[in-house]
Amino acid sequence: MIDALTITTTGGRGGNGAISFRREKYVPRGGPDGGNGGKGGDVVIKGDSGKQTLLDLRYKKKYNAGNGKNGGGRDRTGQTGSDIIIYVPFGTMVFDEENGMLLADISRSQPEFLLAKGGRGGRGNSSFTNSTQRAPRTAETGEDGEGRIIRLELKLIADVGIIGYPNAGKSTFISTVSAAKSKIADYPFTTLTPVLGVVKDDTGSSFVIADMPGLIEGASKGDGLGRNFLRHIERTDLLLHFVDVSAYPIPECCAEEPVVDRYLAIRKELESYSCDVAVKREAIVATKTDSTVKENLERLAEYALKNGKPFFKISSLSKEGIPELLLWIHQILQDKSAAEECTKNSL
Ligand SMILES: Nc1nc2c(ncn2[C@@H]2O[C@H](COP(=O)(O)OP(=O)(O)OP(=O)(O)O)[C@@H](O)[C@H]2O)c(=O)[nH]1
Ligand SMILES: [Mg+2]
Repeated sequence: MIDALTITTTGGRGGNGAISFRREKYVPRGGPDGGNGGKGGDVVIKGDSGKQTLLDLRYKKKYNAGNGKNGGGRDRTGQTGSDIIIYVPFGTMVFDEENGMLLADISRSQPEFLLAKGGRGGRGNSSFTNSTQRAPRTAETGEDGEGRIIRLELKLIADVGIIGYPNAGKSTFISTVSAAKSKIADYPFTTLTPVLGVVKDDTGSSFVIADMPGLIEGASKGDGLGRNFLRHIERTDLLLHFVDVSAYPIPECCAEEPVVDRYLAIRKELESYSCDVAVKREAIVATKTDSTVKENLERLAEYALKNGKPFFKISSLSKEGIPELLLWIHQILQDKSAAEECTKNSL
């Protein structure tokens, strides 16, 4: 899956202004008539609802818009350089690679953005006439177009994000409830990039669920795989926070911590990553309940109750608790009003 890449964009050069004088029969010294150069083309990025990935941009790294044509005699302005339009999926974020600044977030409210502006065309000598300069021999050269190195990152657009420590059973769950084929294995960091699945219910309504790579402590600072992918949960409406309560060994990275601490370690990562993510609605989901360690389950349930967090117990093996969880997700997604505002106080 291509979800981030870097491209170089250059606006076209403006055409030069012309130096030219009118030549007409019976007019020995015609006035200046050098036209302006044409403007260089722009490089523009535009959202396209038909696109889902950045795959099409994989092989082309440089986007140079057309140069403006030079001005001509008889006050002819040079032709404008041709623009380049780069089509990307909605949900693409545009960064300036050099300083890391977010330039645009291509969405329905901002469907396009100018990446590199074409240079202005130079003025021809006819623009330089004034009361003292009747026959100027000056004209400007066209300006260079802007150049920018741009990083594009695509955020997946899913309704629900599944997060949790490596090996918590996230991929097994998405493969159980949707047609998505997410790799499953009993070692940490099996899932390397997010995977989307569509969950349909009997009434025909559906929602999109994203299986995320496992998060560990330090993810928001770049440990593990986490940070690269945390951005994908920014657009979800709901997080399912999976916590393994089974007797199976917890991966080495995270084995030391008791069950609630494992949950809290990830909460801390979400909070240091972004306030928007931290205030998302969230359910705590105890997983692998076919092999529950009673104490783990009880502690987690007690924590959820005390903190007013919706709590579910599931087993992807026996399917226990899965219908109830899916039903609840459907209901929650209907209710858009419940989303909290991101304010500093909410952390
Ligand atoms: N007994 C039992 N085992 C499960 C269940 N769900 C997952 N597993 C096992 O747990 C292991 C990890 O499952 P994954 O679904 O790959 O876990 P993950 O959370 O996606 O892991 P990462 O991608 O590494 O973050 C696999 O060996 C699964 O077979 C369950 O409900 N019951
Ligand atoms: Mg996985």
